[in-house]
This record gives sequence, C-alpha cells and structure tokens, in this order.
Amino acid sequence: MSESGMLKIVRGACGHDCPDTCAWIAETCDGRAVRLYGDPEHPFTRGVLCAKVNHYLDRVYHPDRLLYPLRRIGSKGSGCFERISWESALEQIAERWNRDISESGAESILPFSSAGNQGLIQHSSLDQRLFAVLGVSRLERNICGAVAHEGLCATQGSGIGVNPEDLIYSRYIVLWGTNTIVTNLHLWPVIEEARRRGARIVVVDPIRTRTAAAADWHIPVRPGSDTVLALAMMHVIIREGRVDHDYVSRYATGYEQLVKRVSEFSPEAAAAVTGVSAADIERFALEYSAAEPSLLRPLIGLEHHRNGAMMFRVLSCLPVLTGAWRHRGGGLARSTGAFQYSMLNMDGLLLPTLGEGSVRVLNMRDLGRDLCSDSLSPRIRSLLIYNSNPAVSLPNQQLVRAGLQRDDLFTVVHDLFLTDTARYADLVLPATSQLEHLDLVPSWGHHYVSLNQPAIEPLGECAANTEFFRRLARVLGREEVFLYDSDEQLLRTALQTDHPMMRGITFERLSECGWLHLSHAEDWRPFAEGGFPTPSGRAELWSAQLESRGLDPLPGAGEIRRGESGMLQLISGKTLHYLNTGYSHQEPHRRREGILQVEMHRLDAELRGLQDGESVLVRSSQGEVHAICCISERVQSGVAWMPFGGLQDARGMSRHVNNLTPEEPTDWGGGSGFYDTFVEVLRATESVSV
Ligand SMILES: Nc1nc2c(c(=O)[nH]1)N[C@H]1C(S)=C(S)[C@@H](COP(=O)(O)OP(=O)(O)OC[C@H]3O[C@@H](n4cnc5c(=O)[nH]c(N)nc54)[C@H](O)[C@@H]3O)O[C@H]1N2
Ligand SMILES: Nc1nc2c(c(=O)[nH]1)N[C@H]1C(S)=C(S)[C@@H](COP(=O)(O)OP(=O)(O)OC[C@H]3O[C@@H](n4cnc5c(=O)[nH]c(N)nc54)[C@H](O)[C@@H]3O)O[C@H]1N2
Ligand SMILES: [Mo]
Repeated sequence: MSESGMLKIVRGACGHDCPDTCAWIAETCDGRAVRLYGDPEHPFTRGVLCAKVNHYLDRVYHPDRLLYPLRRIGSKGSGCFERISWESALEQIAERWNRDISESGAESILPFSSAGNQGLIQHSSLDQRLFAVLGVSRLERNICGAVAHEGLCATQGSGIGVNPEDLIYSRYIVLWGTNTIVTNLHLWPVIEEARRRGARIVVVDPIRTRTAAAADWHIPVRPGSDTVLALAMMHVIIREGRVDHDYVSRYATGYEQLVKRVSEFSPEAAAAVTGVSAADIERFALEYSAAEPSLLRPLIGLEHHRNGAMMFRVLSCLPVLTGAWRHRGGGLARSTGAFQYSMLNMDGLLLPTLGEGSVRVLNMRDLGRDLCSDSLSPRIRSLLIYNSNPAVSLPNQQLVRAGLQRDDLFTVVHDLFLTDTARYADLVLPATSQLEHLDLVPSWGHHYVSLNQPAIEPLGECAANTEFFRRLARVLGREEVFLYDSDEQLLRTALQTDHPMMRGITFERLSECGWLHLSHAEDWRPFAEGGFPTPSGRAELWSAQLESRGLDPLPGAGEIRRGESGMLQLISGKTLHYLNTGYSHQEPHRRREGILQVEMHRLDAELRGLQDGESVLVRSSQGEVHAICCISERVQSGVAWMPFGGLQDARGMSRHVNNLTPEEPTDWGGGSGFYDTFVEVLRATESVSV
C-alpha cells in the first residue's frame, strides 16, 4: 500500500453487461478510490466512460451498498432484515442444502445467475465447478445473446463477424435493431469516422431512437417483421443481378432453394407486412448491395421476438449473397463474446467433465413457472441467485414473484444492493464491486482483452463471487482442491491457451499494461475466403441441420405476432442511465430517467381519449403497471415503448415493465419474446372503477 496521502493508480476494466468493456484507471488514496476515468490510451474507450459508469464511485460508496450478510426477519418481499455473520449465514446454507439433498436430491437446488458481472471468473468459474460436483440443477442462461448466436450459427456456423473497429472501412452501415448511442456508446465514434470517410448510416428500428435520429436514414419497420424486410431485399438483389455469384458458388450452399423462397417476397408483398413502402425496400436493397463494403450491425433487440433466431438467420444470408465478407469492414458484426471465449482455456476453467451425467437443465426464462410448478420433480427447494435480478429482469414478473414468495422456498441472494429479488431472500450476502476484485474481462464488443486489478480492499464484509464459492465449498465439507483455486490461479488457467490470437497475452503482460489487442493480422476478414464452420463448410442458405431438427431449412418470415385490435405492441428497451436493472438505487439516475412512461403515437392516444402527461394503466394478459402517457413522435402507430429497468412505476409501486411481458419461448435458442407483448392503455381512473 502507498504511503499516507499518496495517490496510487490502478488499471481495471468495467465488468458491466455491456459490449463496450471500457478500460479504466482508478486513483486511490489511503485505501479509498478517489477518481475513476476511462483509459485515454485505449483505442475503443478513448478516455470516455458513460452516463452510468461516470458515477461508478457513487455506486461503490453508496450508502445503500450491502456491506454485511443479512437474515430476513419480515415476510418475503418486505425488506426487513437483520445483520448476521458470514459464519452463521454459511452454516444456515449448508444445513438447508444438506437437508434438501438428502430428502429430495441435489437437483432440488437451483443456482440462478446471469451476466451481472461479465468478468471471466466472477461470471463463471468456481461456481460452476462446485455446482457440478454437487449435481445441482443446471441453468440455461439464455435470456441475452443465445438466440442471436444460434440464428447466426445456422447460416455461418459461428457468431464470428467483422472486428467492430473495422467499421471505419464500411461504406454502408445498417444498425439493425440496436440503439448504439445508448447501449454501445463507444462504437459511435467508429461509426462517425466511417461516415466522415463517406459511409451512409441506416437504422432499422420500429422506434425513432436517439441512434435512429442521428442516422442518415431511419427505416421504421413494424416490430418482428424484419425477416420479411430482409427477404424482400434478397428478392431485389437477386432480381437486379446484384448477387456475387462467384462468392456464392465457392462458399455457399442452397442458393437455388433460396431463390425460390425469396421469389414469394416481392417488395409490394413485404410492404404490407413491414410497413415500409415497396419503393423504400427497393432503394434499401439497391443501396445496400451497391455499397462496397456494406455492413450489418444487429445486437440484441431483434432476438426478443418470437421469431428472434430466424431474424438473425435471415440477416446473415445478406452478406453471403452480396459477397460483402470479401471486403475489410464488410459482412456482419455482432457479439465478439463467443469468439473471445473460444480462445481461452474454458475447459480448464470450468472443468466440464465434472458435470457429465444427467443433471436436469432449467431455462432461466421459466423461473416463475418452475418455482410455481407442482409437476416439476424434484420441486425447487433452494435458490441461489447472484449476478442477476430476476424479479425485475425476467418476463412474467408476477409468476416470478409468486414463486419467490413461496414459504417453503429457501432463497439466498448475493448482490451489491438490496434488489427487488434480494427482498425475497432468506439470506442476503454482500458482493464486491469491480474495484474490489480481480478479473479478466473479455469483451463482446471489441477485440481487446482487459485485466481488472482490484483498486481497493473489499468494503465491509463484501466477498467476490469466487470467494463466496470457496467459502461455500468449505462449509459444505468439499475436499476437491480445484474448488479452492485462487483468483489468480483461475485466470492463469484460463490464459493457458495456444490459440494463435492469444499469442503474447499473458497474465504478466496484462498486469503491466492493463489490456491487449487480440493477436491477429491488421487486416483480418473472417470469411473473405469462405471457411464457414458449418457442417458443409459453406455458408448454409439451406440448412440440413435445421431441417433435421424439424425447423425451416431456409430463411423465412417466422412467426410474426400481431395483437388483437385495440392492442399496442410494447417494446421495452434499454435506457441511458440504468444498466439493465442496475443504478436504479441511485437517486440521480432515477431522476434523470424520470417517472415510468409509456410512449405512444398521437393517433393511438386520441383513439383512447388520452392526453400527454396523464396517468394511465397499461395492461397485458400478464399484468398491469401504471405509467405516464407520453405522446411521442418516436413511435409509430400501433406500437408503444416503455423503458426496461428502474425501481418504481408511476404510483411509486415496485412494478416494472416485465409485469406485462410473457415468458413465451423464441422460435429456437431458448430465449424470450419480451417484445411480443400486446397491451391496452386505459385512463388510470377508469381502472379504479373496474
Ligand atoms: N445504457 C445502457 N446500455 C446497455 C444496457 C442498458 O441497460 N443500458 N444493457 C446492455 C445489454 S445487457 C444489452 S443486451 C445491450 C442491448 O443493446 P441493444 O440491442 O442495442 O438494445 P435493446 O434496447 O435491447 O434493443 C435495441 C433496439 O431494438 C429495437 N427493436 C425492438 N424490436 C425490434 C424489431 O422487431 N425490429 C427492429 N429492427 N428493431 C427492434 C428497439 O426499439 C431498440 O431500439 O445493451 C447493453 N448496454
Ligand atoms: N422487458 C425487458 N426485459 C429484459 C430486457 C429488455 O430489453 N426488456 N433485456 C434482457 C437482457 S438483454 C438482459 S441481459 C437481462 C438482464 O437481467 P439481469 O442480469 O437479471 O439484470 P441486471 O440488472 O444486469 O442484474 C445484475 C445484478 O447483478 C448484480 N451484480 C453485479 N456485479 C456483481 C457481482 O460481482 N457479484 C454478484 N453476486 N452480483 C453482482 C447487480 O448489482 C445486479 O443486481 O434482462 C432482460 N430483460
Ligand atoms: Mo443483455
């Protein structure tokens, strides 16, 4: 430690669930972090953090931070707790889990987590090892990214795409269902640079988001109909002779079948479904296929529909047809996450062979159903929740909360704050912030790997996830040495890889410089010469694998949901000042986001006799929330928008948009059709008399 009053500089990286993974520098003095800023040397961070992480120190030192273990003394959900010791908390967990295991088997215990911390070892390491040796139920973490990944894999065999920094070479960038300026801020300067070099920026989004407003062309598609839009583009591309036949014949399969399929999707037919005029569809297809290179950038928005995987399946056929992959900055760029993970020694980290055997797998989307189910055998008796806030983030929130309310359920929550989920816990354990633990942070938005060094000691009695799982293993009497690896050992194991792109990326070098770029050629083009890792080795416009699974082997429209008359389709996207459900404990962030609003088109408001600013009840088949009506130019008629995240509705109740969303599965990939929610909006007073 430094001498008293001396400033110390520590390099780290943001661990939030976000594609940007910013490299940061923390300044500490006498063991306290006094300043945190984006690393000016990092080419993607460029010295800038974001509207949330600019206030990260307020989060770390927030008076509501959990600092000690707590035991619930009030009813579930009431938020009444008393302080207890770690020793007592761990003993209570061990006693309960041992009883669950002996009476109902280990599968009656369900660990539940998401990407609340997306650092490598705080996300998945000792937790997975411990769960595997215990044989507890496994969780499919499918709520974010899995659907998109599967859709892309159907065509490309992997989710690999263009290096996001190479977007500067693109001449036509389609931000397709992503709100870059809000959710992926650090990509925006790259896009601006491309624009400066002559690129045209197009946004396809039902909402006129900040990003759509900043683009050269906003195409306001009807929700869920993007498959039809893209199929009609292919129709035009084929009709106008814009196909790169050399690329397709060398590197793709199923072209003839595709031609037949897209013949059904004329721009005129597509206009009726998508709400985009036939002329605009023609223009979009021609501009896209003429530009060299052209680039598609989808992120997550599209996967939250019933036909989510099909959306990505269809999109990924476009750059194959046009041969855009040949060119630097051409093709498709989505998550770089699976790509980065594929280079690490994940087998060494997760020891997957430990878990071999038939342990049941539950999908996180169905938590409410599973908790409330009488037929699930064995019944879930214990839940351990970390890196996630399912009482707010999962669809069909009533059911999730009804499940969490069960008297016979034993729930442990490990978090930094007393979240809505934690309020239902029997025991709450305090977690460290990113300033207080070590981790490696791969990124799903760029090609840099960062090491996060702890800048300060854990506050109070906070423990990192890894430390919590070591303690849990000990109290459960486990003797396997691999359950007690130190954080540094875990990271060194993960970095033991001979993947060529990890050449030179060692723990020592990362400790020195904080972050390093993947080791690949400056001009790196993943599919310039084919090499698609599909079963056929080609881009599969027609997929035998999908057919064998009973799915459509060709790109198609998928199931496009439409509501009954009088219903609005509700999109609930990410907000600027919250990180999913996080930051909602911080008053300034709540103030900036304001009271829960529902945005709708003037015509839809008039039809319902609603005024701007009045209090309304938004109701779906799942539930209802109160919101303030906001008449807005941003949304098209028939669509409404509400923010995801936040603590309270317009009546100060702890109700969120996921009160309205259904947990219906996506076509494939195991996700949830969050945005296929259909709502009626009523004057709030009417609801009182109902
Ligand atoms: N500030 C901030 N940044 C974040 C987050 C946050 O909460 N706040 N969350 C992080 C996380 S976990 C993720 S996954 C990413 C998500 O990043 P994004 O994918 O960019 O964000 P989303 O808000 O999920 O959805 C993007 C857009 O999809 C649009 N959309 C919805 N349905 C359709 C459709 O049918 N067609 C088309 N074309 N568009 C559609 C929505 O209107 C929305 O503008 O952001 C990350 N970054
Ligand atoms: N309606 C609607 N619902 C959505 C979405 C949407 O767009 N609309 N988006 C979906 C998407 S893309 C996502 S990713 C999910 C997000 O769903 P969640 O992952 O459940 O949401 P977060 O708010 O990110 O919750 C992460 C929690 O982890 C905690 N945490 C952070 N770091 C640590 C740590 O080191 N240790 C422990 N133990 N805890 C930690 C945070 O304090 C926070 O409470 O929500 C999904 N739900
Ligand atoms: Mo996400």
